[in-house]
Amino acid sequence: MNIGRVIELQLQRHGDARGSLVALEGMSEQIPFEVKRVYYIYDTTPGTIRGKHAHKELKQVLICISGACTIECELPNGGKVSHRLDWPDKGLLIEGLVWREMKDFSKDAVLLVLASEHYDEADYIRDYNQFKKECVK
Ligand code: T46
Repeated sequence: MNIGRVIELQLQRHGDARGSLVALEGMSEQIPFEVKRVYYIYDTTPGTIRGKHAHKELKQVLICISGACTIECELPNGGKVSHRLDWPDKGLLIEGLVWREMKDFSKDAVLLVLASEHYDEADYIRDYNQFKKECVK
């Protein structure tokens, strides 16, 4: 059975009278990999669903640093989890073989993603049936 996991992270917030700050470092308790790539998704078309794929090896932490969006995940064992990312100190770690869909973006949503590898289309599984086959290998 393949490994894939999803963990919600409560990121450490440094707050004082001036406001809040979240600092993220690779290979830390919160980000358990070296960060090789950062990308962000914004200005999403209302009603759109993004993702609809899995990764073979990639590890990522997703943070909605503005607004909100929902991340729906299917694990290799068929279990499904849904997480609403609606605050900049809430993160979602997604590792390995996990089918993910991102939806219900608010108008002001900015979804920041820290990734363990450079962009590699060969790491994507974009066909759902292929994902289900990989899950039982
Ligand atoms: C993921 C979810 C959460 C690049 O050229 N470099 C990059 O680093 C990325 C991430 C994408 N692209 C190109 C590839 C496509 O032509 O940007 C275009 C949109 O990518 P995609 O359709 O894969 O975007 P999403 O929002 O469906 O998925 C993205 C990530 O690709 C994926 O790894 O887990 O966000």
